[in-house]
Amino acid sequence: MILENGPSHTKDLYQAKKDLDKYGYCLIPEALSDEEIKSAKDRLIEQAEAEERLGLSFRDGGEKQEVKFKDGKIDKDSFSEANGGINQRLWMLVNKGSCFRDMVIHPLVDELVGHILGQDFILSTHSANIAKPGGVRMGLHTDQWWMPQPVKAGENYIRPSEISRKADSNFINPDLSLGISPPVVANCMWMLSDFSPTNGSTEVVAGSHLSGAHPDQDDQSSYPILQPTAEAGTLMVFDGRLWHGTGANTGNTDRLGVLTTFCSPQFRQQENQTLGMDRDLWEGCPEKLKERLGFKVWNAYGRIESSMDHLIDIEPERIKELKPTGE
Ligand SMILES: O=C(O)CCC(=O)C(=O)O
Repeated sequence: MILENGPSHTKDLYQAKKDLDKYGYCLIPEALSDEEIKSAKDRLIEQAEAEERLGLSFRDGGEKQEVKFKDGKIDKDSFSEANGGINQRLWMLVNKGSCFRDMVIHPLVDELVGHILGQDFILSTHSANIAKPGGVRMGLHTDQWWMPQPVKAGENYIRPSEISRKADSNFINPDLSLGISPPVVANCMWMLSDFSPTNGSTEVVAGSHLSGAHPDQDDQSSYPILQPTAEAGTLMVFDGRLWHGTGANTGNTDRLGVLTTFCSPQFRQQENQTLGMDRDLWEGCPEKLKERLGFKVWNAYGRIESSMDHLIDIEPERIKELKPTGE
């Protein structure tokens, strides 16, 4: 199931879908035009500098970076340059430029994410990862680590809320006679700079999406890890079950990537898009983007009042305690 080689780059969407099925990822060159690359890259660099200057920057991937705890919870300050963080992450890109909003409703997303998840899907997280020189491997993981594994009827199972990122043994060595879980997440990596094994190109294990297993967080030395080499403008779409992670940047240039992650509408979004969306964007927001942000009601889920409402409003009418007398 695990493969030694990955797919070739292709603009043929039929082939790309076959690659998604077989390898768990596909690579589309020139998904963004030179102009689109430039505007997204300029916007990302500008935003990243501003967040850094304003003390809003989130940094991870530092070799000596230590995750600290305060009052039993992870201390946010662990993810700072001062604490040894290297790679800069930017979140909620929906609020940070029309070039990023366009990615959420891009026709290639419709085709390729739609191939994995079906016609309805919502934005889980829209973030950038600037992998900087000195950044270490993130470590392989899947984007649906929280998905319950198939179980034997009547036997004990891990309670869904008790599934953790550090994969339990039956996630690492599953009983395949029970079958495997389907994909409920699909991710898009928009490459805004060239990607190479030197500058931290995303690590992937081809075919791992069909293994039914999650990668061992303690020892990944035996996995046949590949790192695509690709030019800026390439789009890598991948199945939520694919083992992947940021590579180490051993070069001397920044690797700029935008990750647009989608999930099926019955799952919880990683970023709270409906609450987090900048209210000033609502007026000009295309309906397709509203739907993908989670304002669309899916089979009565996500509604506020009537299950017959199809799209909720950003400022919904809230029916409060009422009395028949109208007081
Ligand atoms: O930056 C990358 O190449 C991948 C990032 C990733 O896997 C993640 O943030 O979960």
